[in-house]
Amino acid sequence: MKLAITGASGQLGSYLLDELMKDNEVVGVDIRPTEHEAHRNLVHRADVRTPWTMTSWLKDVDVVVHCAAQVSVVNSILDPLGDLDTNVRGTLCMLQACKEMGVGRLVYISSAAVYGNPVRVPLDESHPKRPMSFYGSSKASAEDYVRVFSDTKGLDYMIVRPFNFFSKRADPTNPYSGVITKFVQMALAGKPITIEGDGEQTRDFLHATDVSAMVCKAAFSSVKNETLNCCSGKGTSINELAKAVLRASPNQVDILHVAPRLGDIRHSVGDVSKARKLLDFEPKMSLDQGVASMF
Ligand code: UD2
Repeated sequence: MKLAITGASGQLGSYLLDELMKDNEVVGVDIRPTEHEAHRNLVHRADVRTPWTMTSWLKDVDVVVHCAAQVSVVNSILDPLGDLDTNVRGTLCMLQACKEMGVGRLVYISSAAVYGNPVRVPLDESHPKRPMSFYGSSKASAEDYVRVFSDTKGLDYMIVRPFNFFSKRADPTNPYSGVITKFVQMALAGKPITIEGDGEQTRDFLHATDVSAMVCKAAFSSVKNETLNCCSGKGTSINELAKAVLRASPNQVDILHVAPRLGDIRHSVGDVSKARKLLDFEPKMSLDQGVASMF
């Protein structure tokens, strides 16, 4: 089996390369160079928005995992056209490149952002999609392109919607990085952990290696044309998270409550039962193990 990963220099893409290179022929493409020595010869410079730079890397590829995306919610608000260009047009370019090169399946990495503010939790895949950012809209729209492309031109797909995933490979210099990365940075710097609001808002956290494991299952599965949440199914409040970070931290720092984030989602917890049923997926790393691995 030969696979291609777009966005191979990113957090998820790099874990996918680690996993897939063990037993498969794999090629990565990205607009940024990889930071991982073991991936140097595997990751090539190509842009999903210019498919002609992509097609040569898709030769004899059976499955494409399409991770390449503009991933910042804030950037999507500042530059909605740029977000659309990468996330929607880039995905359509990839679909066309896959068709042209005879790729059999595309696994599209979407996001829980497609749901917006939940009307019920846990969020199952049939929950209405009401994105609250251009990022969520572009991910939801790209999902539609994947489905319509499959229906009209014939390309098997799987759509994976990861919830809040984290790992040491998330970019800590990015001011919009996730709450776990931020809390760990604060603790390591000996600064107070700042909880936005009362801290009773919940999220569904899972480690990036678990996301990678599920995406690999989606790539190899005989199941096709399905949309699946990628989550733990467990809600953790930000207060509980702060305590978990302090349990793992070498530094004991204060917890400070600051103003709540504007437009923050109160509860976001996914229903994992469809992925469990169709892919036999179960996240392996507990939150405590995951948080400990960040230090
Ligand atoms: C996540 C995704 C976002 C989008 C969204 C969809 C990340 C980093 N972001 O946003 O891309 O998919 O879900 O719903 O995965 N918080 C603090 N203190 C801090 C930082 C955050 O209290 O220093 C709180 C924040 O107010 C929020 C929660 O932690 O209530 C999670 O924040 P986040 O930025 O990690 O992720 P989220 O769920 O808002």
